[in-house]
Amino acid sequence: MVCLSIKKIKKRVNLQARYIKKEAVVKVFGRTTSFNVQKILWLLDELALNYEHIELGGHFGGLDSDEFFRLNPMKKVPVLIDGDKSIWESHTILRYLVAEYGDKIGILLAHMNALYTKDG
Ligand SMILES: N[C@@H](CCC(=O)N[C@@H](CS)C(=O)NCC(=O)O)C(=O)O
Repeated sequence: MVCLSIKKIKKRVNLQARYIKKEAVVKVFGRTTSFNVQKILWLLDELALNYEHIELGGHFGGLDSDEFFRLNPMKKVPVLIDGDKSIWESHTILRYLVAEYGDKIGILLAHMNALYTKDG
């Protein structure tokens, strides 16, 4: 087993990320100041998914609108939109993202493989 240099690790992860960014587009509703929203933004960046972020809630308002009620009847952020699916509850969203995109795009495995590899 050979450990790779940081430069090689970054190169591998960047290659993977560039490939992935073309693949998926999801939307996240929620103000950045919410720690529940921050968890989602963190994972989306870790997965290198392409996403649109819409600030909502807190002083941005918008949680009482009919449109938002149709996305989340609980009137809370974060909400993730993927195609025709609307997902709420931050931990449910985290699990959804890993289940849907974690192994399909192989980024989590890529991170692990980048740290430890047999071919150097
Ligand atoms: N258990 C929910 C909690 C959702 C929640 O309470 N969200 C807060 C932000 S952390 C919210 O929407 N507050 C109203 C607002 O921001 O206006 C989750 O984990 O997603």
